[in-house]
Amino acid sequence: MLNDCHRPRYHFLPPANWMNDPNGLIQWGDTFHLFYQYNPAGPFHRNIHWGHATSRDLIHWQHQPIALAPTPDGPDADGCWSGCAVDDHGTPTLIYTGFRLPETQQPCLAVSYDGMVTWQKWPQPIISAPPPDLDLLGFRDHTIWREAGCWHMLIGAGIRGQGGAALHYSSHDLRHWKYEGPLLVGDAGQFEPIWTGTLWECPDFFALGDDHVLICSVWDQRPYYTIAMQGSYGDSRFTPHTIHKLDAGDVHFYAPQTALLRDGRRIMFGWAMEGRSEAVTRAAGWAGVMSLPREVKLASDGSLVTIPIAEVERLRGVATQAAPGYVSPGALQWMAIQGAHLELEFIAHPPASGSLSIWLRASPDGSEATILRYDTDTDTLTLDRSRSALAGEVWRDSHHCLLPLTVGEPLHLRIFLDGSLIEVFANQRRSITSRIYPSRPDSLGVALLAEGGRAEVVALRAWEMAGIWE
Ligand code: DQQ
Repeated sequence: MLNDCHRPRYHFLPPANWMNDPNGLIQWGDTFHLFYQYNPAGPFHRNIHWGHATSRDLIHWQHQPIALAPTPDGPDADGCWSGCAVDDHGTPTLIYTGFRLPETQQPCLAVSYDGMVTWQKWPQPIISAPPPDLDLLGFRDHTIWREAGCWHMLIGAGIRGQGGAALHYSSHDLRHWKYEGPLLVGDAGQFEPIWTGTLWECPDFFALGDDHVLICSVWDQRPYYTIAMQGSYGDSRFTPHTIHKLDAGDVHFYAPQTALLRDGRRIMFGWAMEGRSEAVTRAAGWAGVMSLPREVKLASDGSLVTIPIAEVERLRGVATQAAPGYVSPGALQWMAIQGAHLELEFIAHPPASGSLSIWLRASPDGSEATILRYDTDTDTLTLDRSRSALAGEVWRDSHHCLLPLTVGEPLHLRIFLDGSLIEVFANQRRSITSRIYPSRPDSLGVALLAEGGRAEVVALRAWEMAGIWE
């Protein structure tokens, strides 16, 4: 049902069927290439291929032929799992995880000599087995960088009885690899400041400011959330000083990948996993969508943050402006704003004590609504999905993140609604990505509610967003 009202119109997704992780993100000349985990045969995770799309602006995409398909009896016979792309002295080169049932995961390589239309696979895995002294739960996903004239790679892993790990390798030719040891190993028994799971998927590693950053997706029998660790890197060892969730939407922003652009920006896409039952997803005929393209930055509080790239503003269509003013406590205040594919900018001072909420995709009687609430007493921003959908086999848990405001600092939210996808960027230092599936066709409204005290609205603007497909 590709005219599904929940289908995004200005976020990247394949024409139909299943997609998950972004892969092989790279700028080649003036073209951006985005590959992605793709099942061309159905809206479920199986027999994974690498889908491929190209763009000149990271916003509008052209679908390209499938890049990698499983080779019967090959190391990737049951799936071409996640990996990255590098420029090997002018030759586009992919390194990905070949998967064979039930659990074999081996690093594989493919190159293209025709401008990334077709790919030739290296005949055997480039690493035949994980380090023999490690008892691993998994050994998959790749990030690669150059250092002192040599290639370096991290592979995501989980050491049984210990925790997630990023295993470090080096090579001169991308085909013969030397194990350097673990760059970092987590402790699955530690829950503070944040639990890091038993396996790390889709590692990414890069310099940012004076630090290095290790990004991993936390897994333990299932995906949990993505973490960002900032720290110092030297002598093949990484020592984190800070660790936090990259996005408070947990599984709805998973397995992200970054690429450094020629203009110096580091951009990121993340996989916005569905939030509805497998049965409903199968009936819909599509599953998975990419986040907006984001720029990776250091926030004012030193933490790593992602914000939409400036090019996203080119999609802004008709603008609506709500008059600034006060929101008295207790009564829902409806705005003259409607829509399912909008960008909103909301700047307001919440009450000194109590909360200020913006209701989105709200039905005229308010019975169905997604509520974004800022609680002053707890410095907490919450995306409340408990009444996002009155009906349907959908997820209704809420997302929370701490967002202390400095004295006089207003709450400043950029909110992107696109069918079932919602992305919230708060004060340039927090983000919440999630999925909502309103059941009523008239759940398009926007309203404000102050509780516990009066709030002051500095600005509320909304733009109808244009679609990205011709
Ligand atoms: N998805 C891929 C794996 C990766 C996982 C399989 C993360 O390579 O670990 O589709 O979502």
